[in-house]
Amino acid sequence: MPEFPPSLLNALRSARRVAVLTGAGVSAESGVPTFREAQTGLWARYAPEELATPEAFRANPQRVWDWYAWRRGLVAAARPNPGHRALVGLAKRYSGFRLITQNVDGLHQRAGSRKVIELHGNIARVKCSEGCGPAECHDGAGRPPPCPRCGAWLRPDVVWFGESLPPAALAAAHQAAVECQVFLSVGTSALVYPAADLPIQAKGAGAVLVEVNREETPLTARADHVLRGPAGEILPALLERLS
Ligand code: BV8
Ligand code: ZN
Repeated sequence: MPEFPPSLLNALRSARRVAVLTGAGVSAESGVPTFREAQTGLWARYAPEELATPEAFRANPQRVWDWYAWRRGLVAAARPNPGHRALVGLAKRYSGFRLITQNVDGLHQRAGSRKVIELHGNIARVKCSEGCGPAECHDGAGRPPPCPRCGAWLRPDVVWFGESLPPAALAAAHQAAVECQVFLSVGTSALVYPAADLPIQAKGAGAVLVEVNREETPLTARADHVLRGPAGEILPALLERLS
């Protein structure tokens, strides 16, 4: 059982509002490759920015569609892990708990988290690439299906590089960051903006900043507490310690 600094436990015990930002690292122990690892195997020769962009989709819709179909398969086969479940438990302790995720895998919701702020969309949803709205889609790999309304290609309902985040989600995440007393950044490389700004905004507004990660990130130096190790072990142990 990892030991936690008394000052961190006191901050978490006296807090009323706690915000958590998660990245792909929280789903790693569910067997979903992290974003940087999602270029393993067949996709190893592509950089994320070469697949997760509107230009990549326009240039080669089938390649991008197939990549998401492959990832959708991995996510469907995955199960929430103890890290996801510990966040459900943590939410029960605070009236003002906010869970913000960069992940598109929906595993927080499958673990039982409610009101998840999805900054980058959700891989299970598709929408019209010409913006005429959401659509249903059960197709696997192969050519993107046509939009039932306008015939344009359907695309994953995720935020690609160069695309703006859903304004309502970003506003809710910003408000959670500046109002919380403790902000936990869990399993994210803290490289992608504007999500990576949130922990900085929280700290700037006076929150205690905690990083849970296997490795160092650009945020580590700014964190008040660094809990080094897998989220699937650290988060349950932290919840246990608080109970
Ligand atoms: C925007 C959805 C502008 C899709 C994602 C140059 C060119 C173009 C853009 C930019 C540029 N420079 C900067 C930008 C902005 C860009 C950006 O930040 N780029 C980065 C690369 C520098 N941002 C954008 O483009 C954003 N939009 O800025 O729009 C704009 C503004 C106004 C108006 C119009 C437009 C959009 C960003 C969203 C992109 N979409 N995902 C999909 O998933 O397919 S981002 C993608 O990477 C993920 O969703 C995730 O959010 C992000 C980061 O990944 P992480 O989650 O952190 O995962 P990663 O693999 O990186 O790290 C895993 C971490 O977990 C590691 O630290 C590891 O140590 C740790 N870990 C592993 N296992 C564990 C663990 N920790 C704990 N326990 C474990 N077991
Ligand atoms: Zn359409």
